[in-house]
Amino acid sequence: MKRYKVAVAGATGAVGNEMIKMLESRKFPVESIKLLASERSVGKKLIYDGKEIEVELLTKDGGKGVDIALFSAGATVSKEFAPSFAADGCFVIDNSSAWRMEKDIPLVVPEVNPHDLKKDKKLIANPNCSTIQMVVALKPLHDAAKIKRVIVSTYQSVSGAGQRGIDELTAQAKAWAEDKEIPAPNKFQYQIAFNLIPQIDVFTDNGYTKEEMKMTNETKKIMGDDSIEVSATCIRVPVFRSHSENVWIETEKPLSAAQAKELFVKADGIQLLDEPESKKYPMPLFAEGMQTTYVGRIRQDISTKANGLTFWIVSDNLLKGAALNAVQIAETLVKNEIV
Ligand code: NAP
Ligand code: 3JN
Repeated sequence: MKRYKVAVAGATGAVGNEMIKMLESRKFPVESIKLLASERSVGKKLIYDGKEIEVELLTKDGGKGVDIALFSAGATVSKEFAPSFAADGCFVIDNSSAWRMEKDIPLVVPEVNPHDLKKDKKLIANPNCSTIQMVVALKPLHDAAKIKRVIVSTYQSVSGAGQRGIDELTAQAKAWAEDKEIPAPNKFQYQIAFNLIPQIDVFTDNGYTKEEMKMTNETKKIMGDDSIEVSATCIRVPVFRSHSENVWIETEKPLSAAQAKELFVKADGIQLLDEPESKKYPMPLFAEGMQTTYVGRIRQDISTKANGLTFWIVSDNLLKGAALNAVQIAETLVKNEIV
């Protein structure tokens, strides 16, 4: 079997760490691996496949001789370095928002639009975590009944804000438990422990936040259908890992809850968990570390005469929402002989 030279840029971060683990656990055919980060981490040792690997500085010529690079070092870093990696013939799978809405750059969730991956499209964007888990669930319903409208509220864990988000909730919860003064917010706008914050990223002119507009715009692009209208409200919650979403959809054709359940059972990447009588429904605590998107609480929307359904989705934001989706894109490049 052919093996590939791989690089991970942002290897020391929350997402980068999961990317390394995903490459290992899914046995991606790695011939060699370079772990890249900023000057702060150069020389630090990380483990890949039982071997110690020294972190190297991310530079513009880092893509030379590399087949696939997974980037998760933020949009500014991607803008600076990813184009030279791609120019050197390397497939770059970028986790940031830097390229997602560029017309000629594929924005891919393998369960939804693997056909957008092409030999001559070296730069590939990985969508936002909240978008990924939602479109995995929307795809089978859209194929069956054509979705016209989506209303979604998200409940996003602190790991979506990186290691600093995790550290902030830990410190605040620990101080509360020890009856000490709760440390002031730093990464988040307000105290996140025992609170909910209805703001993720900055506000835009239309009153929605950037995170919310990412869900609207990215969904249309991945689903290849500009007519799907999406209104999102994104909330930060004091949960360490896994994002949850409540989704309401309106479809062109009628779609019963029973039909939707059947479609979810057959769909790639989804596990149906919907037995209210035995209290079986998805929850973030149990989705952590899992490589699936859980769907439950599926029911007809009783508030409308149109074809309306509502359901609840939970997935590990650092896995399907980031590292796993990126590695699945790499696997699709291999499987379809694109790389
Ligand atoms: P993080 O824990 O803060 O890690 C950031 C990583 O980027 C670290 O490895 C850091 O290296 C590296 N880095 C920062 N500046 C750099 C530079 N100038 N040159 C090279 N490396 C640099 O953040 P994270 O949670 O892993 O998120 C990283 C990025 O992934 C985010 O900014 C976002 O764009 C993307 N992301 C996407 C999703 C998604 O929804 N798909 C979710 C979360 C994050 P050092 O150790 O050297 O500082
Ligand atoms: O907050 C979350 O739950 C998801 C955060 C994603 C994120 C964080 C910082 C920068 C992104 C993203 O993936 O959209 C970015 C970015 O690349 O713009």
